Amino acid sequence: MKITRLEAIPFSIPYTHPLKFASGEVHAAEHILVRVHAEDGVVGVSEAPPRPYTYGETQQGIKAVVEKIFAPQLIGLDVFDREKIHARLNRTVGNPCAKGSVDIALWDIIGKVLHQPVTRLLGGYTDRMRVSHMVGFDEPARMVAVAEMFKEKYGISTFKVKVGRHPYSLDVAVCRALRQHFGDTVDLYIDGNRGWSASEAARALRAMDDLDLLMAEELNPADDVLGRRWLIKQAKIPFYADESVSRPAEVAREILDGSATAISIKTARTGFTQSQRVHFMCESLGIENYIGNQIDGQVGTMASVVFGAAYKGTAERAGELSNFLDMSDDLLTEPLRIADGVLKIRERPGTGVVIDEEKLARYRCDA
Ligand code: MUC
Ligand code: MG
Repeated sequence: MKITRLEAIPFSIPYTHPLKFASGEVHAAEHILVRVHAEDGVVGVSEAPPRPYTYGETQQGIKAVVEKIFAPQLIGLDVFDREKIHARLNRTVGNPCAKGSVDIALWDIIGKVLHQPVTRLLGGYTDRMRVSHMVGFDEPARMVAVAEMFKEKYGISTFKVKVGRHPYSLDVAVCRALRQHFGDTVDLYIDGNRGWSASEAARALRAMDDLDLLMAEELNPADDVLGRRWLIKQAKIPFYADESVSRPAEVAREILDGSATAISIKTARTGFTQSQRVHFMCESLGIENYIGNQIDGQVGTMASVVFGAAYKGTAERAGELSNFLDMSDDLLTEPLRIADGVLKIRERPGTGVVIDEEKLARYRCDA
């Protein structure tokens, strides 16, 4: 089945609760809806969230790369020519989210053509994941109130706490307030988005030694090569690489260099094909991983759970699948529902997303 057209549609949906973290903040989901068209009218759908402060990609840049560089290289190839497709995508350096979104849309087509949910094609381990919610910067009491609301309303009991502020004592106070409020009824972990230096991070970890944190993510930049190794040697909990591992080779480098002891997998940046490679590498090496969130909307979140549910390793840990709840609206005909702290895949061919065309017309910003 040949690829006939690639579409990249920019849209913007405001957040009701903007997410703030050490490397940036998000007030509107200014994302790209990618549609890959194939013969017989089959269409694959995905979402690309540009993160200029993380990978340098922008909404207009992703649109241009998909339509002007990838489309001429892919049109005419068969959707099952997967290695050929990736060889062509990889002629372009960088642009992880543009590549990831095209890959996911192609898997959506493959699932539709084979009449199978993509989770089953990838690995088929389960049909659901436990959900972890990311709590953005605010005053300690407000961050506790947000977590309490997500626990009460959606049954979520795993929280990623954004840290990396100056002074670091504010972040320590937040984590302490969360632990005091919830006791041992929740799991907590932290993500610094490179906001601290190695020594600030070391002091903060020492100050939180009694808080039973599950893990720490990207507390300082991976580019502080020796500082990062020094920090990791003294950390008593797994140290996750996130934005520093946007492709499998970076995962290998960080693990071998002692710059990370665990890996966040984000389908937004490694699609399904490269995420598989990352997951298998981690599994073979005995390295923990979990499904992270690139502040995805519902289309992207569905992709995350479709991949995460496919494998034992990713399905065993809570995945970050809930921050679309901070958006004022979304693009699906049937909104995702989190209940009892769990999000399920949809038992239908492909990734299971159906776009509400009226909503897309309302939020698209290229008209
Ligand atoms: C995260 O885990 O870092 C913030 C920036 C980004 O690219 O993803 C988010 C969440
Ligand atoms: Mg992160």
